[in-house]
This record gives sequence, structure tokens and C-alpha cells, in this order.
Amino acid sequence: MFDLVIRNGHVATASDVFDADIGIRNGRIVQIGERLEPGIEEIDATGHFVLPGGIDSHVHLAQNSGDGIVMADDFETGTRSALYGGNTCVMPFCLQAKGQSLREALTAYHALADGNCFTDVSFHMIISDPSSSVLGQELPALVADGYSSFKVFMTYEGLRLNDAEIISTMDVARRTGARVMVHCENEDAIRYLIGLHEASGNVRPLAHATTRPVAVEREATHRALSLAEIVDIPVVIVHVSNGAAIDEIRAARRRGRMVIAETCPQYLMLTADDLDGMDWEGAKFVCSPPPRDRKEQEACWTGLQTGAFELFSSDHCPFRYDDPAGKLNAKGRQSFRHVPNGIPGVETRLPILFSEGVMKGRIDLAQFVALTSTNHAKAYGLTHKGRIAIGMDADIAIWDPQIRRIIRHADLHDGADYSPYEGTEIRGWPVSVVLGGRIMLKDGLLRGRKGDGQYRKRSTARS
Ligand code: DUC
Ligand code: ZN
Ligand code: ZN
Repeated sequence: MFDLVIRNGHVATASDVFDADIGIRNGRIVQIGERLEPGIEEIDATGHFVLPGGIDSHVHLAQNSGDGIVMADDFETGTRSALYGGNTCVMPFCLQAKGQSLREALTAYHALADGNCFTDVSFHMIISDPSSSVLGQELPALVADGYSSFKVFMTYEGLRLNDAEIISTMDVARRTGARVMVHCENEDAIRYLIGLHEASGNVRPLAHATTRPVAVEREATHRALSLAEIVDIPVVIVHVSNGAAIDEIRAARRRGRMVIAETCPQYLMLTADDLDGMDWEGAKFVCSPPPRDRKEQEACWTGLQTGAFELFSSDHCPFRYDDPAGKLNAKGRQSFRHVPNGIPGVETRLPILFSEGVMKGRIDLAQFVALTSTNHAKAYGLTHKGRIAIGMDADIAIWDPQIRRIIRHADLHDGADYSPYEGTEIRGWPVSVVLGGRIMLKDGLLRGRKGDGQYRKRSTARS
């Protein structure tokens, strides 16, 4: 007898698509085959797709945003929204404040997350203060403890690292096998352009995109790739928005470098024109790097189709729009510079790629699974996740490809007050989600509880 059987589904992995029953016991997949014996519980997946639960390796939850700005999702609302969007694991960032020890930062994030999650979670560190004790002792100890990835920023005053700091932080990855993620935008170039625009009174949201042009991202991508080459480590280039940055990544790979590249829904679905809304509505689309134009959208689609990208993540970074703690904060209407960067999207990531990618024939189901789950587990050392195979965690999303839905924020479950994809027509939606063998969502109805999601340690490429 199984604990749970998912019967008659159209099962997809990153390599194969086949019809089968899945037998689950003690939270793991223990059998895949035809006409399995009964389970204590059963899900009839006839006519549905049975996929590994989504892993979103780039989300921001309850992250301190300074200046009275409050992120719209905590771990409860953010992971609940992720679950409704077909995810079983998310990877938020743990931000080190300047002068703060990494342990202290982690203790605070664990206090917020533990017992509150509807999906599994695992943290990437953000290194804002690469002191000698952080790089010499703390970070290597954390990597050994299962916090095996960290992000560095080339932009944002107070967060950006200079090249020397990036090199010495990358060197920790060389010594430990950790993954380094890089936010590639040149802060000095952005400062220069912001100065020009503000001086001429051009302060509306569209200027956010104009002051962060493709060249700003291309130059920083080239530099990050070069620094990783010099230190001799693989590197993750996150939230790639355009063809020139993709070309840099391809060129580094031709030189024999291992580069993992990520893009996000906003670079397929939005353009800078969306930032040009009347009455500051454009603030709803302010994120970094900014959305570009149709040509760059096509470049990102081609990148997804041809293997330039391994990862498709949401970069869910939610702020409320009409809220003193959100996009239109006290200074938010004075200049685009004060609009917090980031948009919600953890619940819509998978439906968007399923509908625009799989249902429109741009990618196949196996590519979808690789881009949204399997590759995330591989890239970041989430063992037992991201695959439907015997011995893996029973983290599974069941999709109904017949569903047609219009994205309305009112139907979503995050803590923001809008969706950047409002009105988008979607074909296919996840209806049931199983986490570690437990049915969390059944036919669109929540069955799981907060606290069912667990914190997950990760391995490095070497451990
Ligand atoms: N970078 C991110 O990764 N997310 C949101 C904002 C940002 O600049
Ligand atoms: Zn970033
Ligand atoms: Zn992000």
C-alpha cells in the first residue's frame, strides 16, 4: 500500500514525457509504473500533466528594504502564493546588513521563516560587507553548513561591491565550491545617467529604464564573467534581460567557462513602455534590470529555446503600489530613484512560461521542466529535488492544460496590490500540488498548512 498514488498522469521530466502512475511512501517517490496497487490517498490525474514541483531559485521575501519601505510578502504569504503557482520550493535571499555577521542575518531570517512556510525554502546569502572575518571564516563555515550559494551586487550604493571585493568574495567559492550569483549593472554609469536625467527634470518611472540601458548590463556582465574567469570559478548570471548580455555569456562559454544563466518572466512579457504609464502607474513595473523592448524579448525567448539559459526564475520582489511603504512611498513620486526596485511574480512565473512557452510551441514540456525545476536543483545543490524519479522527494505539481484564465491580482495570493501581468490570458494552470508526499493543494483548494514547508540544506558541487 502506498501513502499516495497519482494515477494516469502524463508525466514529464527534463528528458522524457510518458504516461504512468506514481507511488509515494514516506514522502518519497518509490514506484513509477502502470496500474500501481492502491494508495491510502489517490489523485486521479487523467488528462493532466504531472511535473516536478517548481523550484524558484530567485525570490525575495521579508527582505529589509530600508527607508520605511516594506516588502509586500513575508514567508507565509510569499510561499503560499508560490504554492498556488505550482511551486514546492523557493530560494529567498538572506541579506547581510553592513557590519552584520552572516550568522546574525541568518538567525533573523530563520526566525521569520521557520514554521511559516507552505513550500520548502533554502537561502542564498547576499554579501554586502565582505570583511576578512566574513570571507575568511564565516562564509566558508556557512557553505559547509548547507548555505552553499551567495549573491554579490555590482549596483546599489551600500550594497555594491567593487572589483577587488568581488574577486575576494569569488575566491571563497573557489575554495569551497559554493555558487556565486552576480547582479550585473554598472553603478557608476547608472549614477551618471541619473544625474543627467534628474538635472533636466526627467524624474518619472520611465527614466528608471533609460538610466539603466543595455550597455550598463552588458559591461557589468562582461566584467563579472571576466572576474570569474580570473578567479577560475563557475558563475551564475542572474536576471539577464537582453541579447548583448546573452552574447557575453555565450562568448565566455566558448572560452570554456562554466556559466549558469537565468532569465525571468518580466524580460519576456514586459517592455520599457510599461514604465511610461500615466499617473505613476509605471512604478508598478520598476525592476532592475528593467524590461527592454520587443527585440530583446525575442533574444530572451531564443535564449530559452537554444540553451543560453538554464534557469527561469521569478525574481519575485514584491512591493505594494499604492502604499506609503511601497512603490509610491513618501519620496516615490519625487523621482523614479526612490521607487523600490522589484515586482511580484512568484505565482505567475510557471503559468506564464507554460502558456507562452509550451502551449504556444516555443519550448517543449521537457525544456519547461528543466528550466523551472530540475536545473535549479542541480545548480544550487538541492539533492532529491527537481525530478520525478525513484528515491526523489515527492514534490509534484499537477497541471490542467485545458484551463484558460485571465491573470487578475484579485485571484492571486501574494501580499502586493497588483500584478504586472494583469489581464494576460493564460492557458494551463497547476491545480494540485504535493510536497514531500503531502497534498498541499487539491483542485485549487488549499489543504496544507503553514509550517508544512521545511528549510532545506544544500550541497556544493563538491560535497
Ligand atoms: N535585484 C534583484 O535580484 N531583485 C530585485 C531587485 C534587484 O535589483
Ligand atoms: Zn539582482
Ligand atoms: Zn532578485
